[in-house]
Amino acid sequence: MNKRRSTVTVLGLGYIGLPTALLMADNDIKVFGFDISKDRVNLLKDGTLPFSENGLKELFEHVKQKNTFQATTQLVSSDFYLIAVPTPQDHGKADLIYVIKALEMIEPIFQANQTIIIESTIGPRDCEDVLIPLIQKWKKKFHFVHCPERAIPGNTLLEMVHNDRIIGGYSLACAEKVGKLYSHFVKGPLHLTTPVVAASCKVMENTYRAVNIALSNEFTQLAEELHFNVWEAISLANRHPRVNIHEPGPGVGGHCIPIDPWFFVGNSTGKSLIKLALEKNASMAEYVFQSIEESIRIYQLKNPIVGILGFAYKKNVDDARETPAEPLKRLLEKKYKVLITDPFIKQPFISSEKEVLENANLIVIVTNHDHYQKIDFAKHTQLKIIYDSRNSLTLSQKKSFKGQYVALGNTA
Ligand code: SAJ
Repeated sequence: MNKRRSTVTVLGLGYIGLPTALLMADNDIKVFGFDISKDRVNLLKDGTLPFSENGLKELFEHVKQKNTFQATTQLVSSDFYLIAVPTPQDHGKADLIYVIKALEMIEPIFQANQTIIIESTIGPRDCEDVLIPLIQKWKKKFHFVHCPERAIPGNTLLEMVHNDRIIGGYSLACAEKVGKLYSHFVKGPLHLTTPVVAASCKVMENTYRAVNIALSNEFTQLAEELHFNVWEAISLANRHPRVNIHEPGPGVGGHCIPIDPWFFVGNSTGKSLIKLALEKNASMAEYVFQSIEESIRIYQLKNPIVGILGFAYKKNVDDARETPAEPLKRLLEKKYKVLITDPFIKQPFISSEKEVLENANLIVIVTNHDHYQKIDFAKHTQLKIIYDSRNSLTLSQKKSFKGQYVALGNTA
């Protein structure tokens, strides 16, 4: 007998929802991809991806052949509803407005025994205190799971398939049901637990990273006072088998690491290591700005024209959410003419790389896209200072450049 295939409606076709939907569809699950944006759905119907991500184009092409994915602005009743909508930070809490809107849209088509999966990152007790009580009011038998997404932009597909997944079920049966669904496209181990553990675990992961980056940023400031090369020191310290210090930089961007830790500490008034770390990271743009000012003073740069290389929040992605380039741009623009370029970002204020390289007499590397390691800075003779907030230039780039090269955390 031919067993009926499960159907899944994915709500939110963004950086997480779309790759998840396509992975499921590629594994012969029938997937309806719902988004409130008609433009996004029309793009997908026309066979175009709304953003780029490693391997996503190939996966999309494959799924098109199989005909298992359908983009739609009409919500379709399915065995599973997977919610992957944004949860911005609102006064220290996850703003559940889009998750709640998604649930309100599901309610009229929801049938008994269907399952709701929340992949959006939410606060530790949001399932128990807000979302589950809301679904209980529908008075229908439901299954519910919180399975926070854990894939990193730039390597999303590989991580979605190979990372461990934490499946927090309203009951063990709920978790098992969703575990079975995920086992069709996830090769990593699946861990069954409760929603509050799943949510806390996700926020802890990003908090660990935020605090670790803050520590490396503090080491950077110490290195500049004590005159040692922080990059060399960190890489040597990391040779220790139990040490993994992260990298310093101009600040922390993206939709997760500067935001999620607030879900733990947003409401606390007491002393908090987590809060301090978030503030330290957020202060790095100002610190980098002051360092640039100092370089302009020391090297007596006349009529500075500042060129920012990189606007994305991290290397090789086309995502500028919460990018540290934004506060730095604002600070620099108050005093100087600023030109910004990024091969991945399309915004009205983005100039061509040629224009920036040919006009700036001071370059600030904000995002360390691999591509920048191929630039021959030496041939732009008007360029007097390179300020590298990521310590990203190659040795040969540094050697050939005849102006002043300054790296964050290396005044040795
Ligand atoms: N950054 C540093 N120093 C570092 C590492 C990162 O300054 O050593 C900066 C980056 O430049 C960037 C920001 O931090 O501006 C965040 O980048 P990231 O690569 O650390 O993280 P995200 O936000 O792209 O993805 C994270 C991941 N979480 C963890 O690695 C614990 C990902 O697995 C999550 O799925 C994602 O958050 C999320 O959605 O929560």
